[in-house]
Parts: sequence; structure tokens; C-alpha cells
Amino acid sequence: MSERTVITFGTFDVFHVGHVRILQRAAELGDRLVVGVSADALNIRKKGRAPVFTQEERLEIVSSLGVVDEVFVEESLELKGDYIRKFGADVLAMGDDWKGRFDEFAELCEVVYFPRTPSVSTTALIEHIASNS
Ligand code: C2G
Repeated sequence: MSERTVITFGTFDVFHVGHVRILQRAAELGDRLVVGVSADALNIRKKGRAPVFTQEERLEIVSSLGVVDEVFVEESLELKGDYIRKFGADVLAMGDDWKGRFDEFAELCEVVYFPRTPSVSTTALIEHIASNS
């Protein structure tokens, strides 16, 4: 049987346990995990601020994980279909904060949403650190 490729996307800024868990769960769905790490420019465009860590740093962190086989820079949210085809993904896995948003890709691959890890987020961590400094 051929290798089953899983793809997922995220910013993975101020890397935390919620990020670890979704990457582990995504990896369990197949044999090869490919991760699109959002570009700094994409974050500035969509969220109005740069991530704490640069895209090179975030790529280095994510690619150092044993469950991750390949990383690339996600330049635009609108290119998901192209990335799915380019990497030959059989499954797209995302946290359920994106639930329903990627259902259109079901014609290209299986689409799976995992429950988010409760009580942890990059935004909450940044606010926590700022309020304690
Ligand atoms: N996540 C999670 N639990 C948390 C926080 C995040 O399961 N407590 C998951 C998210 O659901 C997402 C992944 O971790 O699937 C990465 O989260 P973010 O870094 O916040 O990524 P985001 O900015 O949502 O992705 O195409 C998507 C873009 O790249 C943006």
C-alpha cells in the first residue's frame, strides 16, 4: 500500500502543548506529516501583527519535532488546495476552531478536525507574560 500523507497548517507562534498535541494527532492519521507554517507577511495581513517568533524560527521549531517529516512556508490562506495537491496529501487535519472552513477540500482529500486543547493559546500566553512583567 502507498504511503499516506497528512498535511496541516498553522502559525505555531510561542509554541505550546496545544501545538504538540495537534501535530501528534495529525501524525497518527498517516505515515508522513507535512506542516505549512504561516508566513510572517500572512500574519501581518490577516491579524494585523507580526508573530513573536519569525517564520524561520517557527519553521525550525516545528521541523525539529520527531512527528514532523517536512515543513514549508504557507504564503497565503487561499492556496490550501494547491498545497494539498503539491504534497500529495491524503488527509488535511486542523483544529476545530477551523471547523467547517475547509470542507471544500473534501473533494481533494479527507478533512479531519480535532478538538482544540482547552485553556492554552498563543494570545493568552502573550497576555499572561505581558501582565506579569
Ligand atoms: N491548536 C489546538 N489547541 C490549542 C491551540 C491551537 O489544537 N489550544 C491548533 C489549532 O487548532 C491549529 C494549530 O494548533 O490547528 C495551529 O494553531 P495556530 O498556531 O493558532 O494556527 P492558526 O493561526 O490558527 O493557523 O491555514 C491556517 C493558518 O496557518 C493559521
